[in-house]
Amino acid sequence: MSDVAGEPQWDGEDPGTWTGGLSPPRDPPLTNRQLVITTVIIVAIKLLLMTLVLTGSALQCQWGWDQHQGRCYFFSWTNRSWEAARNFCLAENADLVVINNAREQNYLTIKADSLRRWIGFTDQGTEGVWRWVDSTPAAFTQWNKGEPNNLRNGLSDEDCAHLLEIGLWNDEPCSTSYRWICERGPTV
Ligand SMILES: [Ca+2]
Ligand SMILES: [Ca+2]
Ligand SMILES: [Ca+2]
Repeated sequence: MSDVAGEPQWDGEDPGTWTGGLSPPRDPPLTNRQLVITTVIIVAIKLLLMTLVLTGSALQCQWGWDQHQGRCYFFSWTNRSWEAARNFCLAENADLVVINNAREQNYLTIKADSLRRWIGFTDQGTEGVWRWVDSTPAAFTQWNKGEPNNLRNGLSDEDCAHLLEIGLWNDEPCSTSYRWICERGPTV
C-alpha cells in the first residue's frame, strides 16, 4: 500500500506533459498565437465601439431625414396641400422649413431635386404680409421675379409659398398639392 502510494505513477493529470517530446514544441507557439488573436479581437471590439460612439454622436437626425448645419430636413416623396404638409411636419415634431439665410436656401435648392416643394411661408393672415411658421422675421427672401403676385387661380388667392424647380420662391393657392420640406432641430 505504502509502496504504491509512494510511486509517482499517477502524476500525469496534465495530458500535455504525458506525451513527452511531441507536445512541448507545439504549446508555446499556440499560446502566443492565442494571445495575439485575443489581443486582435479586443482591439477590433474597441475600435468597433469607438466607431459606434462616434457615428452615434454624428447622426443626430432620425432615419430618413437629412442633416445640414445642425438642422434636420425631410424631403417628401408625395404631394399634399400646404396645410396637410404642415400637419405632417408637426406630427414629426417639426414644421415646414423656415429659410433663414442664403446658405440654407442653397442647400435646399440642391436637395429639392428640381421639384416644387412647400415651405413654411404664408400670407394667409393678412394679404401681402408674409410670415414664417415660427414667426422668424421675414428678413431673407428669394422670390422669383414678379413674385409674390397673389395671382388668383379660380376662387383662391395665392397665400402659400413654395420652391420652384430652380429653387426660387412663388406664391400659389394653399390647396395645391406639392411636395414639401420639414425642418426640425436634431434629435437629442
Ligand atoms: Ca431654417
Ligand atoms: Ca397672398
Ligand atoms: Ca404666384
